[in-house]
Amino acid sequence: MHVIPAKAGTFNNQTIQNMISSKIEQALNRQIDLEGYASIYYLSMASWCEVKGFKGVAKFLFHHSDEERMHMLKLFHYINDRGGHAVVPGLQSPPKDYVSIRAIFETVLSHEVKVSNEINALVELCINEKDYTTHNFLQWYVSEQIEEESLARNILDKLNLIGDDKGGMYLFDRDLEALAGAEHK
Ligand code: OFO
Repeated sequence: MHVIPAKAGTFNNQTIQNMISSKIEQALNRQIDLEGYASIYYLSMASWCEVKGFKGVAKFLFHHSDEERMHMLKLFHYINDRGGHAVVPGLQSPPKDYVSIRAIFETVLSHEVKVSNEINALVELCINEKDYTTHNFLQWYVSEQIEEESLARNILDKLNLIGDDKGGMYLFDRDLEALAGAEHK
């Protein structure tokens, strides 16, 4: 079959078909906002933990913040590669102070559940819009969210077992430091 190349500055039908719709573009830009907010939220939590002497938990959360930034960047590149325009979100400042390590991980879990719900809604939108390319792209986020929710739940289970035991918290801090190191080798 003879394929007619697109002239400079013009689009052929194939190019137009591969472009993202403005509905999907807007929805993905909203996801950029959520991932970006998660990144600065976890960064703020990490800073609080470091100041309070929980160096291991801080290391874990600094890494987690980096991961969320990477999730955001993946969306930037995807939107732009599909002919859309990824927009830098204007993010609200996250809280500066936290009640406890336990409260931090409760917030992490509820934020991850929210992100999972948003990803699922995006997947549904892609099916309705017949955008199977974005549907395929989002599968990475679906798997990632399963892991992140399960990690946050495991951490909260540990904290429930430890309760108010100071020695237990010392060991917990060391465990999270090791976990951060193992995940980012
Ligand atoms: Fe954990 O939120 Fe990103 O995907």
